[in-house]
Amino acid sequence: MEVNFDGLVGPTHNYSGLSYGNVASLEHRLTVSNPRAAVLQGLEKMKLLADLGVKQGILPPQERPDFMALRRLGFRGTEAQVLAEAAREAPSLLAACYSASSMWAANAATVSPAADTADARVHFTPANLVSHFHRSIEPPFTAAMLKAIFKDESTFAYHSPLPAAMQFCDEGAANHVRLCSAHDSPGIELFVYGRRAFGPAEPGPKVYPARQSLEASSAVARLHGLDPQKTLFVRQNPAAIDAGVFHNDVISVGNENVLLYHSEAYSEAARFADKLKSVFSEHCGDELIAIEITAKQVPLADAVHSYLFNSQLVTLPDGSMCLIAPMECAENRKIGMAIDQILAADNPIRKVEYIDIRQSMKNGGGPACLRLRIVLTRQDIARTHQGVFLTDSLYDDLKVWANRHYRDRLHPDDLADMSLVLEVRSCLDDLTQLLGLGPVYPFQKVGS
Ligand code: SUG
Repeated sequence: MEVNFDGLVGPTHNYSGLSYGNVASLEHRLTVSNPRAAVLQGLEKMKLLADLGVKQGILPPQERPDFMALRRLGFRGTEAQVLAEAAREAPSLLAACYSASSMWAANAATVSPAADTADARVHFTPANLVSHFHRSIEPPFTAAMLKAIFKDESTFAYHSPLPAAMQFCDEGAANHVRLCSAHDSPGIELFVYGRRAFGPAEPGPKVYPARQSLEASSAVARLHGLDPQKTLFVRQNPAAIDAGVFHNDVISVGNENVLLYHSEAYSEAARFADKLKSVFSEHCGDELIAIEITAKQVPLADAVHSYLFNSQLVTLPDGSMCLIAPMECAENRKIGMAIDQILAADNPIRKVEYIDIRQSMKNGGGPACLRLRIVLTRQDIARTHQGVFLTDSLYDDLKVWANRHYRDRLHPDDLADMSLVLEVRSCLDDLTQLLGLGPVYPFQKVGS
């Protein structure tokens, strides 16, 4: 089955406008965030999925600020001195080291299930996220956290993040789609890249950078031991990147035998769709249901603003599919009409649930960004750390925990405040107890 592991929103969630090319992040730069509302919104989403019968897991937030990163950048002295000097001399660097961006778990790693890999293990490659400094500091903790949760080496295989160079820029599962006849059968793995780093230059986006490279996607496919016959690579349409499509999951979503995508998502989209359908029918023994939404139905700007394609598409216990869409989709007439058409057409999508995750949306993170999907067998699940699976009582405990520890307002100027550092540590200390994870955070290890 597919398990959605959501990144729990961290207590330092703020709007510092760190992501060039992500229009929502730029638009909300230097506004006041509400970390408490953000974490509660994320928890409601997880609870909804669990109540729908979809297994739900949690990935804890990273410790921020990242003092190690600040020290590597030359800030010295006690923690209070490091903080004061960074706030005075380089507030943008301080904001980057304070970002709660690990909440967007779709960028944490690329995961291939055992059914697709040569050695029949579940393979993980944490993303290097080198396109943005604030995200490039995530991989070491992500790798350690995944290893703490998925411990059994005969079941789970780990690779190091790819070399930290722009030629291997990797943004994880946000640019990876797995299609199959059913989650437990072997699938087609589709890697969507923004640019080719080596080889002949192709005309790229003119305004915003392309993040994922073909060389990164190819390396991940090799590392995971995927069958080249069942692995496809397709390039994003540069015009879509310029419209704010910084990851593929902003413009397409797949689940089992369904791919919902925008007609302008890919370069040479029509040819690619034909190829995908024929590879799918050859290897999955089923017909791919490719649902194309045209630019006439939904212009790119509306797709980016509403995050329709960043909905989660999940299989319910009765075999039908449900779209978990952001509230912003219900507020846009064109999107509403497109959703009605999807629901009325002959495909497995029967239901839509609208959710309020506005705090994350304002940083460019929709429902699908917040989760890392991992296809696991019952035996794989039994070998996973059980404390991270959402139960009714864990949900209740996390709500109490969030209300106790999270601020309800945070402005980038507040990041200079040493008391926030201490609040974060007490918050994360309690979280590791709730999830039964042991001392995973740097501050717990040095015993401070
Ligand atoms: O990398 N935003 C994230 C949003 C990631 C969305 N993920 C997926 N599409 N899967 C990013 O651009 C904003 C942080 C700030 O501006 O403070 C940020 O990092």
